[in-house]
Amino acid sequence: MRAYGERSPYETTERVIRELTASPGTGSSRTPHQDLFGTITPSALHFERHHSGVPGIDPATHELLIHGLVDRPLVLTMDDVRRFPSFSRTYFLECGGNSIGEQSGNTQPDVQKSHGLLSCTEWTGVSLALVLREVGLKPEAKWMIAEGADAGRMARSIPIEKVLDDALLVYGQNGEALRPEQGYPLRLLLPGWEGNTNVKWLHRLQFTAEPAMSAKETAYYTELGKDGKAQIFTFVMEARSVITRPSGGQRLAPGGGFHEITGLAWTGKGKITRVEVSVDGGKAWADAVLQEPVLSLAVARFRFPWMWDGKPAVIQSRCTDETGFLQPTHDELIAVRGLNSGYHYNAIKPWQVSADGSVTHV
Ligand SMILES: Nc1nc2c(c(=O)[nH]1)N[C@H]1C(S)=C(S)[C@@H](COP(=O)(O)O)O[C@H]1N2
Ligand SMILES: [Mo]
Repeated sequence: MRAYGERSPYETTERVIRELTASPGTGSSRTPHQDLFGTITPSALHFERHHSGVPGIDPATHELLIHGLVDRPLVLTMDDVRRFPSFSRTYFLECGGNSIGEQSGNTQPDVQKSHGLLSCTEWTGVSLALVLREVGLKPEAKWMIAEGADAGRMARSIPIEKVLDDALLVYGQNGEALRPEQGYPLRLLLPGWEGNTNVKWLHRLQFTAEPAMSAKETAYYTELGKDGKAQIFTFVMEARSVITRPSGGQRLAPGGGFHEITGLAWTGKGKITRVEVSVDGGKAWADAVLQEPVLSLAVARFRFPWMWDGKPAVIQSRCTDETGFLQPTHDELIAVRGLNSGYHYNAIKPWQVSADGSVTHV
């Protein structure tokens, strides 16, 4: 018996780690979607994106300062945060830079590398709107600057509407405390919004009339459009889906026969209502089955039975969300957005199945 469990030694799937700068622990790691089932990402395989490493924080001394345009500035300890009424919700988290290379044609060989900056978790915490009743927001407070306690003090500006809508202060991840990589002991969670705004190791919330516009606060994830105009704030993650199995790098037994096609669909605008699969390069589409319950702002698992004829085939999925938005093809996306920025790439991802059963990216 083990006091804290571990998986079977026969199970070896891992995150792929990419260090982005000379600073150790700075970069990203990606979730191995090709090897996962269901909708929840195991905490040990949640993707990571760190701009300045992972701080080691003792929750006994961690504090959250709430100040700025408020009537009663406040410092909360973790014990204080835990005294508020709590709740748990399943939400996806996706980096705005997920799939960034796909836009410019730098396509990745497998779904972990192409879509691995996405994970889905049951988060536990408290409503930020409820906590803010303790400080009393002044009417001029239109923005919240959320700052992390990592070495770079990463800070992001969040419009007050989102803060008062469904923002959470979370301390729980899949039933236990947040992992250090996910922001232990406290992070901001903004359901459906790009990962970047979900500030980890949260230690300061400042209410202001304007967003912070220093280079530090705006340097990342600014999108340059086709017209040469840059947008600093592009918050909502639009609908997308991807087949996780069979996917790039996997191999089917040659000769055809039954295979289940399965994958994930998600949208920052609510619920996924439909996923279709094509096994003939996008000519015909048929509905996949969505696993119930389909939760708002969480990943949906889809499944599609496929009798493969053993010949080369291009398989792909496309989703529709409750706003009626249909996931675009690569060409449709480029026509609208151009090639200046690869953030928020959400086009359809085809996989090539060859006669020998090998699966590669197209
Ligand atoms: N304090 C702090 N918060 C942060 C970051 C960071 O580097 N520092 N990275 C952001 C980015 S870009 C993303 S995509 C998500 C990643 O969250 P995860 O590492 O839990 O997957 O955290 C965000 N919050
Ligand atoms: Mo990110």
